Amino acid sequence: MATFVDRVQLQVVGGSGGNGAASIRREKFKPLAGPDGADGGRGGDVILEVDASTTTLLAYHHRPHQRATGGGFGKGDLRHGARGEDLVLPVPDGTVVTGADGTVLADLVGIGTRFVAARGGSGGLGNAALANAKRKAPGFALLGEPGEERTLVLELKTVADVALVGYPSAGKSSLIAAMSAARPKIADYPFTTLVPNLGVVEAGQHRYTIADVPGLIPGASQGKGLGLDFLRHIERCHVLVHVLDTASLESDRDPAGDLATIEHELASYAASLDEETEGRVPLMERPTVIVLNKTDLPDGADMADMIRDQLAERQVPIVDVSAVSHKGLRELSFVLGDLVEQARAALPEPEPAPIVLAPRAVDEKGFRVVTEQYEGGTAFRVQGDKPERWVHQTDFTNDEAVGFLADRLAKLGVEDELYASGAVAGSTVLIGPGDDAVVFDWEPTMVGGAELLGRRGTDDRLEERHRPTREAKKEQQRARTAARMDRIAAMEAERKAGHWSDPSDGATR
Ligand SMILES: Nc1nc2c(ncn2[C@@H]2O[C@H](COP(=O)(O)OP(=O)(O)OP(=O)(O)O)[C@@H](O)[C@H]2O)c(=O)[nH]1
Ligand SMILES: [Mg+2]
Repeated sequence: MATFVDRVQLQVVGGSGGNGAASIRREKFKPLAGPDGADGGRGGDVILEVDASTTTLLAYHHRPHQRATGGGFGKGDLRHGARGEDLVLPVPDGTVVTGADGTVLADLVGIGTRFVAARGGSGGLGNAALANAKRKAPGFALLGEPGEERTLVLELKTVADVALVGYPSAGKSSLIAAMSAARPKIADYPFTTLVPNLGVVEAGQHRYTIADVPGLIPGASQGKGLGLDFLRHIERCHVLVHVLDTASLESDRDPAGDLATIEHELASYAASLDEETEGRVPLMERPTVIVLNKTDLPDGADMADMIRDQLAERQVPIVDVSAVSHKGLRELSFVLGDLVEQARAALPEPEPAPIVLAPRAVDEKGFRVVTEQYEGGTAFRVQGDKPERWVHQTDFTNDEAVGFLADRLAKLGVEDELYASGAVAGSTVLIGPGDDAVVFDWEPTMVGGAELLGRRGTDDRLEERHRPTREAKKEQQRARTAARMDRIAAMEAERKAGHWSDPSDGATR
């Protein structure tokens, strides 16, 4: 049995960026002639592309993990790393891409339509690119960044203009075979069709696609038979065709009853759709055609005559056909062609589905600090694109590279923000999300002795508790005066005792 897969979960990872190189140019009489380490190459992207020859998502059912090639490492002598190759994954026309949280990211319609599912990581800068007037010969390079990683759900929604629905064995596949070049499997047992078949019909000026859907039975909306899963393929059709079997051998069935049953199941399915937001005509209001099939059989023709008036109340076109004798098929193909044409004309210009990349939760600084409680105390988590990327770029075995990271973080204002959040030297600081975070014991690099001042906005010098009272100050003043008077008296006594002589009086002893 052919396997048909129309819904898969796919994990995509962009290629990681190549590391930059730290290298010093050597010349004959100048062994340290400046940095010449080149940058690493960018990792490849994972790209989904609509491909005409791909009809199912089966390939990804078997291989749900897809990763693009990483970028090459930078080398000395300014040789840059090669860019990683993109991984282009072919998908069928009408593939809808949904994120892990259920948001629709892309609706891939039209051969060649592309969607970047996961971006490759940037290559790390080499030490040549890191050199500047102050840092003439950096002894480190930046690491390449990891590629983006995403879990996506791919869902195939066939893009057919006309959808045929009906009981099993009503003759849906037979009709497609009779009206188009498609050759679906046809047999006299129910559920012959397990995957939708697609055919192209040409009728005069008209050209449109027609698809059948595996047979529906009462209770399909509760999962009976093949369930309603396949109805996602009719979500996009312009015209619905009810194929009714006028010659069913089952005694408890008749075309009018079959129609009511199928409509009930469709209505249950339609109720589960969010049609308002998708901008399409609601499923139950789409142009509909009733096809009375198997009228080549005498019983079928009789039944068609009996039921026609009753069905006419619905005021939709009713066509008697036979997939076997081809009776009525030409008329049917023109009726459908006209309806498709009208529906297409009423359609607004197709706009490519906007690709929504959810913005990261950061404030205008580009990062934020959140405090988290854990058993041992409080941790401070830095969230933001830049700090997280910089951490990935850092070779933590190289002190110079770690210093460079510290400078970058301080310049961005991360240290200020940590102080403001209450972090002190030795606090646990995490950069990055969840368990992927890099954990530091924080050593502030703040200059100017500010770290001695305690928390931002306070100054220990202003916090002095023992300010002298006025009385105490007077007392100090009296004590100083008394001490000075004592010194003067002592000097006077010495002078009088004749220890000192005045050279100007010429006296000799
Ligand atoms: N006599 C006659 N037999 C028909 C006609 N159309 C289909 N059949 C027969 O009915 C049986 C079922 O036809 P299919 O086309 O496989 O029916 P289906 O609706 O695709 O059935 P599922 O795929 O099981 O849902 C086959 O044996 C066909 O030969 C018709 O117009 N006249
Ligand atoms: Mg079939």
